[in-house]
Amino acid sequence: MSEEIKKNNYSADSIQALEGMEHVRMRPSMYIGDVGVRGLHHLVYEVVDNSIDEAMGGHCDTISVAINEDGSVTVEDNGRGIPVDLHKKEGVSALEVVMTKIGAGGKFDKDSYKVSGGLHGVGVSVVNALSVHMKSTVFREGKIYEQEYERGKSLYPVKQIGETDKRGTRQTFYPDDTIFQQTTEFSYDTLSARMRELSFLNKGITITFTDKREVDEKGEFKSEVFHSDEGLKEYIRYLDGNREPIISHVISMDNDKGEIPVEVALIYNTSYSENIFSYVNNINTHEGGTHLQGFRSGLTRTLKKYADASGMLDKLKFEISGDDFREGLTAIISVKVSEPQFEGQTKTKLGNREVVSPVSQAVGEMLENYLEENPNDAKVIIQKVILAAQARHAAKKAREMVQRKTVMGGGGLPGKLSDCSEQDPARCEVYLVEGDSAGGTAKQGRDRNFQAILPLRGKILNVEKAMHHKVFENEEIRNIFTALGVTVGTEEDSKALNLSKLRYHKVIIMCDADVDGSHISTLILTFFFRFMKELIEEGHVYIAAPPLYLVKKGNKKEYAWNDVQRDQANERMGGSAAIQRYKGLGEMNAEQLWETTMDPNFRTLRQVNIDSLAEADQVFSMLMGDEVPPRREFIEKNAVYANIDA
Ligand code: 0RA
Repeated sequence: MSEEIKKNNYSADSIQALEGMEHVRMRPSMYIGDVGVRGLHHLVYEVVDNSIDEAMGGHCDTISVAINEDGSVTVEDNGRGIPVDLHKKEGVSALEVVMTKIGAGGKFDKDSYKVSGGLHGVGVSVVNALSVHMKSTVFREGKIYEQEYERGKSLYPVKQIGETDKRGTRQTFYPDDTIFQQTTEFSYDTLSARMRELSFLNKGITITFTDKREVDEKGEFKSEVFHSDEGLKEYIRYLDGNREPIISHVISMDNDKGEIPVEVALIYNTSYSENIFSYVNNINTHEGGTHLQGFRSGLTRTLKKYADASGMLDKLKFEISGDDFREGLTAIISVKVSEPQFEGQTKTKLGNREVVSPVSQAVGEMLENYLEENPNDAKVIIQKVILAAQARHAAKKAREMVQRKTVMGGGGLPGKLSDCSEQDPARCEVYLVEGDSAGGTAKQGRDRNFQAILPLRGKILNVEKAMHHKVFENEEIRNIFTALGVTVGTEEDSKALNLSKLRYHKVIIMCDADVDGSHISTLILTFFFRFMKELIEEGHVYIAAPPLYLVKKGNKKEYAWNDVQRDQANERMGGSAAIQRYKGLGEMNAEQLWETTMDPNFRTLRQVNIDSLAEADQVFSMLMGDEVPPRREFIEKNAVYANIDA
């Protein structure tokens, strides 16, 4: 090749490179997903991932990440340092190629596998393109080299600026606020959580994280050091810290040397829920995929085989399903795939078919060994699986009982329901009324055209403390299901609610305006929240507000919902009115109940919305659950609910 042609090639390539960088700035979302808070933080992850790669190749053990005083970020590792020698094809330093050419990152080193995640592996040049300023410093072979960039363009050729006995790479960048218009401010908590996760996923590496934007009382920066010697095993202990294990060890395996490196750790706890987290190249695959599929099949196959051989299933009269093997399971799966295909809505579902079998095999082998070596734990796990299967079976039967009644037409409606004559659900409402006597009054007072009444006897079941089949066996709860006409659960998704046959678009809870009444409202709401969340989300649930007082003088009467209204009404009547305090719905006659609480032109209904319910999840599980101390604390702070004795 003549000198002339080489030159041309170089300039042609460099034009291409420039175009690549321009494209990143024109279409940043194509490279980093979005230009909001998430995209901004992905810049850091991409730079850190390059250092993680260097560590996974066995070339470094320490990475430090800092948010600087001026809001920029610095990532430094003690690896080999990005090469700075002339890149023959490009005619410039290899460092400059890595920093300014899209898709060049790491490609020239075939020995180290380039599999870590970042922005789906787009390379540090993307970070450079989206930064107003960036500086690379390389400590390599006794010398310090430096190069700076503006919006991805180098400001000068790589230069030597000194000597050193250090090794490594340091990258500092300032995100471009014309790209990240929403914010360029990094969140300590977001970055800290990711660094912790990375340290669990890549055992042996030390990651220090420092925020230099402010100092504490002692004049020190906020800083954390993350290091895990045991990796996923330790991650499991961290995740399950508040749950009670039922086996003696975390079960784990690490197949680093395989064609597809697989790491798995799992434990069983006393809870009824399944918590599985899966990763591909350090990216959390929220939507699962082939590695998760492999994990599930390996788990099910191996446990089933063991259980069959043990004879423990001999007396079981029904099939065990896949779900049953995962009740009370917390697990993490981490695989490394050199050319991952990401699918799904958020591109977090692994599509590579070749991953299924190695994961399934690795999980199978791991479990087989553990079960053999820990026969007591094996027994405990199989017993848990059998219990899960029995509970699922009982819940299914109870559900079918409810469904049969619901589906079998009008004849299945509960006897206690006084239905309305209107057929269009959008115009119908049902009052769930506390007690038979108030139910009777409501039945007399209602507009029977569009209002139905379902009296509930006393306190309904506390669903927070009951197993699923008990819930479906409860008569009051069955009545609610059948009256509303909704069905719950299918074979595939036992929690799915079918609202298409909902018979009333307003479901109104009507209880006494006292402590018992509010307790009963809370029990009904808890039931809706846990078993018919969609009903609340779709805005169908309301709470009626009966008045507290009747203020009466001669032929004048007014209702009052609080003390201020009562006193004002009294004044309007000259100050000597007779005041009746309603102790319950039962003290009102039918006409009064209609006027105050049921007449759409006059009543006030409070719609229950999902906003308050996000917090309610916490509150319900605490108020109605098993843990006594947090409940006591809550009750002491909220004296109004002092009578709640769930
Ligand atoms: C390829 C080859 C060599 C070093 C690296 C990549 C490297 C890249 C990054 C990115 C961040 N930190 C890094 N550290 C190293 C050098 C190979 C050699 O020295 O023989």
